[in-house]
Amino acid sequence: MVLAALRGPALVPDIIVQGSMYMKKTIVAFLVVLMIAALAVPTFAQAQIKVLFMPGVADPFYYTMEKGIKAEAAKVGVSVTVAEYPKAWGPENQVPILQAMVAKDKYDLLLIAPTSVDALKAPLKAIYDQGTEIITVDTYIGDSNYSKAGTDYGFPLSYIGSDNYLGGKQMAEQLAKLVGEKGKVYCEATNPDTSSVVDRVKGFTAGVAEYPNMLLAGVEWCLDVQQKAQEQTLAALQINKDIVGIFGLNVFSAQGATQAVVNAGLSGAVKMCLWDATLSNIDNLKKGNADLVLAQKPGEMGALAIDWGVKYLKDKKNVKVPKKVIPGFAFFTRQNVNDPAMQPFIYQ
Ligand code: T6T
Repeated sequence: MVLAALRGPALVPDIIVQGSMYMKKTIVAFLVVLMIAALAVPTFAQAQIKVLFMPGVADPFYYTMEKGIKAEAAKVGVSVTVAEYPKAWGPENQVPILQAMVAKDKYDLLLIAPTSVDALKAPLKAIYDQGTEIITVDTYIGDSNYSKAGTDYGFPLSYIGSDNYLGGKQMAEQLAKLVGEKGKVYCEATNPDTSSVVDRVKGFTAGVAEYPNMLLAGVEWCLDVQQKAQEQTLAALQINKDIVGIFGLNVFSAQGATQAVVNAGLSGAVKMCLWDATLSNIDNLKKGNADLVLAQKPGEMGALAIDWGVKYLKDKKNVKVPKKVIPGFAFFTRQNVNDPAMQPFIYQ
């Protein structure tokens, strides 16, 4: 901004056309000012891009994303502020924190995991309208298609996160292998208005439907509360004594579901596919309480979001940011869990 103003034609014209003694002095004075300003330009030009990271909830997935963001930000020389981590999932917890942050300071770029497909649209639009570019990480608003015309959610630069539908489907395929492609399976989910979670359920449901001898006995929503996930899974196991496999589809639902299976004495008998590579899920895999752990790449999501956002801010006219950037998954099994090449995928 400052650079543009100094270079702007508005400062120059009068000096060129006027020639009196007074004007000469004025010109000299002006040139001195201009030289000082020119010397000061590099300082202004280096004004740091300011990034705000707004996580979804306090959990190891977002702590790992924060590390990826900070490491990349240090590399490219931008400053990052991390908003307070919401203690529980949901727009009612996330939006007040977000709004307080943007009321205190102005950011060039917001990296946010929206906790609801609908409820975050208006608050994010207001922030965007004030001049902050937005990249949604891990979750999206609307239906994720930020280039579709005529919507009220077409303003974020990009969605950078997992293909959760694909992951859910792959978990169904893995679980099918573990249970011999037959029997009842159950899914412990979290929040029905969260894009990541809903896509995982859809993918898992579609995946199970491909096996004629498998049945999805139930899907429960724990609202990202581990204790609730544990209780719901226990209740499902009591109602359907013939459940042979469970998909726990994020940190808290996976950890709660596993605890329920362990408490019911069914560990090993009920096959467990867990989403999110927390230390707890990896530990349960090693102990035989779980059979497969899907790792997302939260650090990479964060780093990519910094890269694209900063590239764009530095050259808005020429940089075209892809509307979706999808890092893949890594799958932990008991065979590869101690493999050195797999260790970077554990969330820490
Ligand atoms: O699974 C991640 C994230 O992808 C999801 O959107 C919300 O839950 C987690 O943060 C894990 O707790």
